[in-house]
Amino acid sequence: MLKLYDLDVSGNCYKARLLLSVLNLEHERVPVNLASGEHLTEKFKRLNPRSEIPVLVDGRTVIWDSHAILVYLARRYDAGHWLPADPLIMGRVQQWLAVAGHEIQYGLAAARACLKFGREGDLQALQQRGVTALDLLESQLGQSPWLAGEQPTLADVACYPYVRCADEANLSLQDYSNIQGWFERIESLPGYVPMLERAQNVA
Ligand SMILES: N[C@@H](CCC(=O)N[C@@H](CS)C(=O)NCC(=O)O)C(=O)O
Repeated sequence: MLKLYDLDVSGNCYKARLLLSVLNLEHERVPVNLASGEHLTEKFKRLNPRSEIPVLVDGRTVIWDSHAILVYLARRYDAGHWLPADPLIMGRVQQWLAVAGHEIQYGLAAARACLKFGREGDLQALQQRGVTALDLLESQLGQSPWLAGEQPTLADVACYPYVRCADEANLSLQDYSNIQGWFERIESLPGYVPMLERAQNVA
């Protein structure tokens, strides 16, 4: 069975959980305790030398990095919907993976980590980069229903988690109506699952 090394509060892990769920792929979750430094142990470093989650194990195959995991799952277990082979759409997906890995990761996610987990950082600068990410998405989603065009792809899965919890980075989405419409479309996808920790907060 597929095994995902992850943590409830991690948006990067949630990317993998979301795709696993919409692809209806049974998997076992293995919680990794970042607070106690479990990811820094030699045992964990044999799975991921970068000491980060998520990590996916599929039989003898080990894949680290959330976007690499998305690409692997889409290519291995999906008929081409989530990462279409069309050169233009594939290129567009890569564009948005780049935004997820830069403006979103080092903007929205990093600002959230400062506020929620006490991480060091220049909060204002991180929030400003987060706003750049939100502006990029808002503009694209005014032109197409999904980030890479007419159909949902890995681009949406990769960008959604930290945009969905922008409030935890103290950024309001009130003026981002295209993003709000996109949330509704994503949250209506068959197999959609919410980010765990937020779900528990609401309960
Ligand atoms: N580029 C990596 C980033 C992964 C990442 O930042 N993971 C965080 C949890 S969300 C982590 O493991 N951090 C370890 C640490 O803080 O030392 C990916 O997309 O998987």
